[in-house]
Amino acid sequence: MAAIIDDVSRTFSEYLLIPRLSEKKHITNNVSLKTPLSRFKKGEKPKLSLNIPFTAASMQAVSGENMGIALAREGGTAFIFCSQPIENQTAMIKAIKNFKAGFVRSDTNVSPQTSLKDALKLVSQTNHSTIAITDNGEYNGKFLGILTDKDYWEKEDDFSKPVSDFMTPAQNVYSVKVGVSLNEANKTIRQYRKDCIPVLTNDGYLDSLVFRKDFIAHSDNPHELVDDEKRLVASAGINTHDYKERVPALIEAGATVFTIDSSDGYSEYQKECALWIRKNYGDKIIIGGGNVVAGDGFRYLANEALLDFVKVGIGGGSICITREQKGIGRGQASAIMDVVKERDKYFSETGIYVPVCSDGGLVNDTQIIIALAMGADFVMMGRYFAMTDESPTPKISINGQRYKAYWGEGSNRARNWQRYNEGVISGAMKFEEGVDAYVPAAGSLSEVLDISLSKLKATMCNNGSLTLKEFTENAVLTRISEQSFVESGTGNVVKLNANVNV
Ligand code: MZP
Repeated sequence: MAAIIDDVSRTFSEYLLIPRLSEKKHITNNVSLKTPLSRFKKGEKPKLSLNIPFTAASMQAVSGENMGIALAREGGTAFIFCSQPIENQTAMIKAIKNFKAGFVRSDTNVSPQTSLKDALKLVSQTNHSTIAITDNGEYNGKFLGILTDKDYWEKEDDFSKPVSDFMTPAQNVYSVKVGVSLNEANKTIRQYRKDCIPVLTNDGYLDSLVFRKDFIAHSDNPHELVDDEKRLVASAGINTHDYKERVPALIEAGATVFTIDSSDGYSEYQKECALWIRKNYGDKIIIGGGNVVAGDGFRYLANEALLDFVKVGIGGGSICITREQKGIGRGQASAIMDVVKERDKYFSETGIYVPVCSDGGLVNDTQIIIALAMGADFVMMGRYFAMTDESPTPKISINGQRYKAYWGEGSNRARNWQRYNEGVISGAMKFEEGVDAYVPAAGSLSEVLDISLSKLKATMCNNGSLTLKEFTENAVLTRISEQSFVESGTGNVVKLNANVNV
C-alpha cells in the first residue's frame, strides 16, 4: 500500500504569528535582514549572504539584466533565466558585472557637424538632455564637447547650425579619468557645481558620464550585493542538459551563483550536474538546486549533491498547473516545515548548515513573512517581481488598467522543456505545466520592496527579533480556523469606496 502522510497539505495563509516580548531595542532601524545563500560549517561564515531574503525566479518574464542589476542593488539577487541561448544569457550576466553605479554609458551622442535640429530629435527619443559630442558620434568616440539645454535658446537660435557652434568644447569641460571612484567623481561635480561630468580615457576618448542625481540614487543603496571587487553579484539559472557548455560560459562572463532550474529536483541528474561544477570550479561557485517538498529530497541534495542551498516548492507557483496536470506537489507550508526540520536535523548531525529557499506561491507580504518565520532562509518569487518596472516585459493597458505579461516556464510560450524533462533528450513538450497570464503593473522594484521589507521588519519587532535567525527561533505560530480567517479581515463596518471623498 502507498504511504499516506497523516496531516493535510497546508499553506501559509492557515497560520498566524503570536507576538513575543518586544524590548526597547526592537525597532525596525535595528533589524538586519542578512541571510545565508551558501552552505557553511558551524562556527564559520557562509561564502555569501544576501542582504535581503529575496531572490527573483529564473524565468523569461522575470529575470533579465535589469532585474539582475536592480535586485542586486537592493541586496538580493535575480537568477538570469536559462531558457535562452547561452550567448544571450552570458550577455545579460556581463551587463550586470559591468554595471558601475553612477557611471553611465552615454546614449545621446552626436558628431560636431550634426545640426542642432537633428541632435534635439535624438534628445526627444532618449529623453536625456545631456548630449555628448564625439568625433564619430559614438558613445566611445574622441570627446569634443558637451551640449545641454542651457546652451541654446528655443526661439532665438538657428537650429540648422551644427552643434559645434553651441557646445561647450572639451577644453572648457571639467572631466575625470577612467578609474576614478564614484566618490572622487562626485567631489569634482560638487566642487565645480556641475550636473554632469564626462569620464575620459588617457587619450581623451569618452568612457562614461557621471550625473549628480545618480550619486544621490547610489547613496540610497547601502545594501548592494557586491563581490570582492565591489561589482554586483550576478546569478544564473542552469539546467541539467547543457551545463557543461553553459556553466563555463557563464562563469567566464562573471556569474558566481547558480540555481539548477527544475520542477522536480530530487534526481540523480541534479547530483551529477552539481558535482561536475564542484569538480571543475571548486568551492567558490555557489550552486543551489531543487525543487523538493520533503525532508528526504532535501537530505539527498544537501548530502549527496553537496548543494549550497535547496529550493522548496512544487505546484504552488502562481502560473503553475503541475498539481492539476500530474498530481504532484505539496502545500507550501507543509513542504517548508518538513524540509526545515530536516535541515536542522542535518545541521545538528553534521555541523553543516544548508540554507532553504521557499520558492513560488507567495501571494502577499504576509505569506513571505510566515515562510521566513517557519524557517525558510530566503524566498524566491516570480509573480511579485514580474509586476515591477524592471521585469523584461512591456506594460500593456487592458480596460484602462496597466498590466505586465507573466508566463510560466512550463507554458507553451516559454517552451522550457529542460526544466520538466531532466532525463529526456527532446525539444518537445507534450503538455503544459504553466500558463500564460498577466499581472498588474506595480511600479518600481525599490518602491514595491520598500513596503514588503518594512512589513517584514515591523513583524520581526513584534516577535522580539532583530535577525532572521532570531525571528525563526522566537516564532510561535498558530493554525487558524476558517472562522478566524474571516475575523482577520474587516468586520461589521461599511468599507468606503476608494473614490468617495472624505
Ligand atoms: P510565483 O512566485 O509566481 O508564485 O512562482 C514562481 C515559481 O514558480 C518559480 O520560481 C518556479 O519555481 C515556478 N515555476 C516557473 N514556471 C512554472 C510553470 O510554468 C513554475 N509551471 O511552476
